[in-house]
Amino acid sequence: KDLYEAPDYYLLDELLSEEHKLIRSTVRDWVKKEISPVIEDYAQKAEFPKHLIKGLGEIGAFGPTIPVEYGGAGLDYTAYGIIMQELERGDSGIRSTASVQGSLVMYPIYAYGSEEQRRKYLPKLATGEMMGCFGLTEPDHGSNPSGMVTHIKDKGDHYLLNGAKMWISNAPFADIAVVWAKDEAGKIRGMVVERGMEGFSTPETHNKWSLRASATGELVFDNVKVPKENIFPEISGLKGPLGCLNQARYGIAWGALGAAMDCYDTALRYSKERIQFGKPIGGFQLQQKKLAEMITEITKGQLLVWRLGVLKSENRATAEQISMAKRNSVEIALDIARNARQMLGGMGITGEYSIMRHMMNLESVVTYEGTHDIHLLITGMDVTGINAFK
Ligand code: TGC
Ligand code: FAD
Repeated sequence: KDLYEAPDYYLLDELLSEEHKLIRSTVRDWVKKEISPVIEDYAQKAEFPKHLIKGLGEIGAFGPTIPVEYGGAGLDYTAYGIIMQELERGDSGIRSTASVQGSLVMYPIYAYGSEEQRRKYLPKLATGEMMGCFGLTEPDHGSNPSGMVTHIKDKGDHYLLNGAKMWISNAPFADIAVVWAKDEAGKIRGMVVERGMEGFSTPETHNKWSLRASATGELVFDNVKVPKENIFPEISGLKGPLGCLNQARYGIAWGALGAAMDCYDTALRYSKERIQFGKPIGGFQLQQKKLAEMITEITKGQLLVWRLGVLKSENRATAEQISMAKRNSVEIALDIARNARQMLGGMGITGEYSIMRHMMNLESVVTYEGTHDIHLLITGMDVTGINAFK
């Protein structure tokens, strides 16, 4: 039986265009052929499957909404969401690599960069010939990036960059890093730092129990000379990096549903095959309750992200709506993963099935791109008009 059957309880396919469905089946087939057979092994080895980069570029997973003239596919946001959903059915770490490349590296270069920066970097990033990472979080400033201490000093024809970033996806192998640092006036500026610049290093972070098939590292800047042409001319302030996060959080809202769907599919199939007390465990009310709640939450989540996609394509989605969807999708995906794992009994803890890997991955997804608490407080602020952060 097809491992990648899609739950579509409310006939939501009718809300998608033919192009959306074609993109979905292309990415789904690719995930099934290229990710599923190898991902467990890479996760167990705690290694990023670098050989997948070329294929990710070929299926258009890097910057699908970026205009064609810069190497993107010029697709709408529903298409982007669908791609993230299908990748994350495979593994959150692979979706992470695509999120970072498209939303956190290509998007700022496209939205805030000079024409020269766009032409220099975007086409190569779209194919995966060049890979990027995004440095916002610091050891002492995670949820509160405005407190960052990484800084630049004006030295005439270049800036001198000092400081460190932590928990950076793709850092160990990235060719370039989009880095956020304060200038002498305390304004946050964005810039492209290239591997090979003297004083720039990217030590890898080891011993993760989550996102094991994704490479995470630090960015260390020790008097790095950043040419002035590498600074984004069009943006300053925290709204620069937060604008990129809107893009990535949107993709995660779809992506986490993909992980949830894979856990649900697996548990449903298992429940029909596993016999205890003389009948399939799916025949017991307790297991049916779990499955019924999973499909209900997936369906509600699908409706939410579909509507958000329409609003985003029309440039009407607010950052607060994106926060709600990211938080909801990850929360239900984690619940579904935990329940699905229990439904598989002992088999659920093995690498024979994808559920435990999804469950561990989702512990990062619920933390990065704004923690569960931060997104709740964003909604709280929006509905009360009172800022709980200050
Ligand atoms: P605040 O004073 O509220 O705002 C400062 C300026 O930013 C503007 N702004 C936004 N702009 C665009 N999009 C948003 N979502 C925005 N939210 C706020 C705001 O209008 C203001 O503009 P201006 O013109 O007045 O200067 O800022 P605050 O310091 O109080 O912080 C607010 C808070 C807590 C919501 C924000 O700091 C936050 O979102 N924190 C969470 C940090 C976070 O998400 N980090 C993620 C790091 S990257 C990552 O995790 C990648 S994982 C990738 C992967 O592997 O998939
Ligand atoms: P903290 O901010 O120290 O939070 C600790 C706890 O306190 C959390 O539960 C939080 O919700 C809570 N808390 C904080 N403030 C408040 C408050 N005001 N009210 C109530 N509770 C609060 N960052 C990047 O820049 N680029 C990347 O590519 C990237 N990739 C990542 C990959 C992985 C695998 C991981 C785990 C993280 C990654 N991050 C990345 C960092 C991520 O964005 C941060 O971990 C996240 O923003 C939280 O910051 P923190 O870990 O410092 O936790």
